[in-house]
Amino acid sequence: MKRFVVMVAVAALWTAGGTAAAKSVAKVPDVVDAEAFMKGVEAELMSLWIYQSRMDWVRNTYITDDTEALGARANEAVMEFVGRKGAEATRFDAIRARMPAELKRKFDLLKMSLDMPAPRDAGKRAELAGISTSMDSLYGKGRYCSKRQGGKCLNLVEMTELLAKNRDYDDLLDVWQGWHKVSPPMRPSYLRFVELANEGAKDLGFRNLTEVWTSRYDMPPADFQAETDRLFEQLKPLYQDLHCHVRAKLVEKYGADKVPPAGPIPAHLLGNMWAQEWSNLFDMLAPEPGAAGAIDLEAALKTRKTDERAMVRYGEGFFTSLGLPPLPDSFWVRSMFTKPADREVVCHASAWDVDQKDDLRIKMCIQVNEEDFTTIHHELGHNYYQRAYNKLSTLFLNSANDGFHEALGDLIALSVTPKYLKELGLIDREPPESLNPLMKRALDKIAFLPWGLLVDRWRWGVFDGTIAPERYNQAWWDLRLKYQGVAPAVPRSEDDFDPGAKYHIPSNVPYTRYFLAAILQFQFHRAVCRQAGHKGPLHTCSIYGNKEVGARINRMMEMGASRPWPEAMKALTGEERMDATAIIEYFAPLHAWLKERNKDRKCGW
Ligand code: X8Z
Ligand code: ZN
Repeated sequence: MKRFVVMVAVAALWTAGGTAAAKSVAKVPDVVDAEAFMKGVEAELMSLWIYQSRMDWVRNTYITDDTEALGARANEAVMEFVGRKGAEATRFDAIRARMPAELKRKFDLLKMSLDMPAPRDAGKRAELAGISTSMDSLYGKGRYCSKRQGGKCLNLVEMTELLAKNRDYDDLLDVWQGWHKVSPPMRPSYLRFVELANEGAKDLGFRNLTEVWTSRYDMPPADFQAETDRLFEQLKPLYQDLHCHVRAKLVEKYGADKVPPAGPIPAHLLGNMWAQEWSNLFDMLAPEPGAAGAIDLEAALKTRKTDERAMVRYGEGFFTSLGLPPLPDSFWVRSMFTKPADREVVCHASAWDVDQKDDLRIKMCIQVNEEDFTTIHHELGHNYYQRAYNKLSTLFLNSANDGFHEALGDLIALSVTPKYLKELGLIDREPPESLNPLMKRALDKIAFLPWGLLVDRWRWGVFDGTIAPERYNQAWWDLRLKYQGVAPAVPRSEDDFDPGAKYHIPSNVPYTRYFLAAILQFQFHRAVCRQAGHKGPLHTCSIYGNKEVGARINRMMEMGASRPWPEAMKALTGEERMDATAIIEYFAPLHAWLKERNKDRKCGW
């Protein structure tokens, strides 16, 4: 995840900038003036980002009232700068047509760069920065003290583990309800946040924050929204068949009084707090149960006494096998791999490039298990992407679109096949070919799709006003029912604020990027596997050790955000559209199996 922040020593620079601006107002600006303006903006933005990243790193890895205040100040400074420069930039609107494409792109990217634009009013800006930082920290500090668990106060990492491993209906419900008590206090803050951020969006010339977020895809916002619908429609049959089979197994396990055989699945039973990835239920869903074809990576890691750091080394090893350079020494010194015992931190995994050059880091509370083994690859994908584009000018220091950033590490993780694990020595022998690995992947990747879409369906509605504050929670559950076929097992009301129980809401990280990534990673995988001359089903392909493919991936990453995303996609895949056929092809053998299993069942909810 990319994080942006601010700077205190900007006063002197402002004066200088103001003078230059005043001078050029006198004459009609020309393209050279626009170039000079943009050069100044990029230089200052860079130093503000670095300042913001440092502050934010400290706050994320040591939450206190002080670091919260400092983090908010830093965010405020970046928001101030972008707001001011965004407004000043409008004086070049008249000469836009004459600008070279690259410069035009920078003007657009500047305006869209903030996930949270702030009002020009200083008081409101400070308020927004304070609210958003405090919501994020509130989430980070969240605990639930459970009577059922002997009065133990659990943090999210512990609750995540319980949801993954425990199969007792009431234990699961207890923890699910407990965690959802963390978010109601955020509700008033979130309401105010929406008002203020929308005002900031308007000050930059957008209708609302939804328009800012959906303008970033090199196409009109409405087209982009339609594009996400189109992709999801292609994938719905596969999701519904997976849902149908999983529900049938859950009915067998918990009984029809707990799991309605023709209705939505209770939200706390899918092995994950948000029912976003279901692979923790793999044991009850393996197409070929028993040892054949099932790999217990967690057990393998634990038997080999692999610690958190060693897991990250495995991740790095994949990237270096592709011919990419090892991570810098500072990465190993400055990253946070485990949850510190003595202080509050934001455990949600993220990747950082603090100086926008080589100061790469990840921040995770790693657990030795398969899920985190995969997440490490995800995070390192961000770091390798960041490093690949770090020579570009400031506003191009990003991926082609945000889905690309999220897809890169996942693309690598798709190559973590049984064959690869055998090569690493993590398993002794490759299990016989079966549908098991494919089922496990589907439980993560296919289950994720509706969730990946709905989080921002909710926010788009909240920001554009089609979801009114009195319906925030109801609208959330309407979407979860419609897209995921999931429902709460206990009544919810507007006293709850269930969206806030997911990290990306209080921390305001856009979510559609993960939906796109879920599709893009398979498109990339299919392309590179074809280039590698892979024969056989797509899910058996691993690009481990393939330097040619590595170079090709790197070439795409080096383009950063300098070109419209279809060009970056073309560089890697030869294709120019997002396309769900790759993910469909990947899971085709499993889909056929699911259809067979479901043929006498009534699917849907
Ligand atoms: O937030 C993340 C990453 C950091 S960018 C760990 N992910 C989403 C989530 O956890 O909800 C990765 C998959 C989806
Ligand atoms: Zn990510």
